[in-house]
Amino acid sequence: MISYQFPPDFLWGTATSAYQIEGAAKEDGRKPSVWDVFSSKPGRTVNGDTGAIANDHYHRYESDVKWLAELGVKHYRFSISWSRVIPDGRGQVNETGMDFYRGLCDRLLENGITPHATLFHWDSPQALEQRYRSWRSREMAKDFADYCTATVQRLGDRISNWMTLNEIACFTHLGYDVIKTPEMAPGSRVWRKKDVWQTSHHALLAHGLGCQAIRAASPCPCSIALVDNPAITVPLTESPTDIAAAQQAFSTNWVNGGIIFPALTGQYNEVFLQSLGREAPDIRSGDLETIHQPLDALGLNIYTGSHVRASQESPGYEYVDYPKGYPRLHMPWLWVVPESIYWAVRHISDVLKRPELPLLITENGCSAQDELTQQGEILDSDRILYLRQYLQSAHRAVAEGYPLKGYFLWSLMDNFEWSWGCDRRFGILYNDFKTQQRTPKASFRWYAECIRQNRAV
Ligand code: GBH
Repeated sequence: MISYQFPPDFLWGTATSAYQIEGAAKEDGRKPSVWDVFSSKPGRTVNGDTGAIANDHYHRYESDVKWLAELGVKHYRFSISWSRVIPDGRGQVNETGMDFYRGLCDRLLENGITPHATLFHWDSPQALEQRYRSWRSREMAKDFADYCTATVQRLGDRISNWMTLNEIACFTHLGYDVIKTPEMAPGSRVWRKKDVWQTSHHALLAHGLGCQAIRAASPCPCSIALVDNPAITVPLTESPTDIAAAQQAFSTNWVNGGIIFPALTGQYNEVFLQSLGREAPDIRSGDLETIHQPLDALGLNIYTGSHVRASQESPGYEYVDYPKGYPRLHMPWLWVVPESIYWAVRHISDVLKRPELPLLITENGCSAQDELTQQGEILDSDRILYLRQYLQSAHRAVAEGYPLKGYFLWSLMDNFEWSWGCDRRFGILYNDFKTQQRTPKASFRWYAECIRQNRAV
């Protein structure tokens, strides 16, 4: 019988991000981020929701930490708002903003919860948009590194697990490549693919310079990770030919070849770069060395995957469409593909040839159409079904000896889900956005039991 027992040192956590929960957008010296400006433009988010209040976590963080303690997690991933701590993006540090994170960390540490801080989860200062159009400019990488220095100097006594940028492809490609898709993230419309690739190249540089800045500023040895969401190719069957097809598709997939490859190997994937041709970004000498920093861990945000099988035709593999009626949770893209966790871990280890690199699932979770029963409960058995299967798949990776060290469930509570506003609920705590009352869903109790038993129950 498989008990899905994890090793004793396996990390159990949950994750959130600053703009999605903090609110207090104009308080204590914080200035607007690009998300404040974007979400307040008419028609950009569902119901016109913004993160101005969100979960009001800025004022309620102490009781939110109590929920973490009740859940039993020993690890918590949150993000720091650049525009709260350096409101103009560069220059003057807002110590009152820093105090918020000092207070949060103190409460976490008192409860035996280790903070894992992401330095950038999409909410860059609007001032830098005005100054040089954010990620369009190489200067953004330099300003990001200075922000890292200022933050790590001040918070490095409390935080020793740092994550640089969250999901480079999302805030660059979804923000700037809006020629075909409707605008769903802040950015400025650019007309050439090359310019879009230039934004993600600048973000990679920010990651590299950020790593160097964190190491230099940290008062104690620290762990540094990048958080990425590579496209996960899952072999349709686990035949040797379909596995080889999935591995090949993983390396040449556009997003992987241009982001996780340079970050982990110091080179854009060769086949991919050729396919870009004149759309490739300008890469200055020394850039790839800067981007390719030693990492202590890699964070993977895994929600779904694509099925791939071997094909007789070039290039030797093909993507298999989801058939009609294929299970999905409450997002158009949220196909239920539990094996994606296992293959994510295995592809990084085997295809990218980094078997020694510790891996963390930094996000996994789903939105569901949660409803309160008459007794005021949220019986989200659909979320439990999803999470259990993904955790079992994580367990398989661990059992086969892959270096998967921990799992952060997205998310601690329902929050501001970007262009979907407060309309999509990913939390294991239900949030009533009118009263800010948090109510544990059935999945909260279920996850607490997994943690208590150190296994997928
Ligand atoms: C995460 O990204 C984010 O890190 C987190 O902030 C967010 O709350 C969470 O997901 C839930 O959405 O609309 O067809 O262009 C998840 C990865 C990548 C999934 C972009 C959605 C857009 C698909 N996301 N993808 S589409």
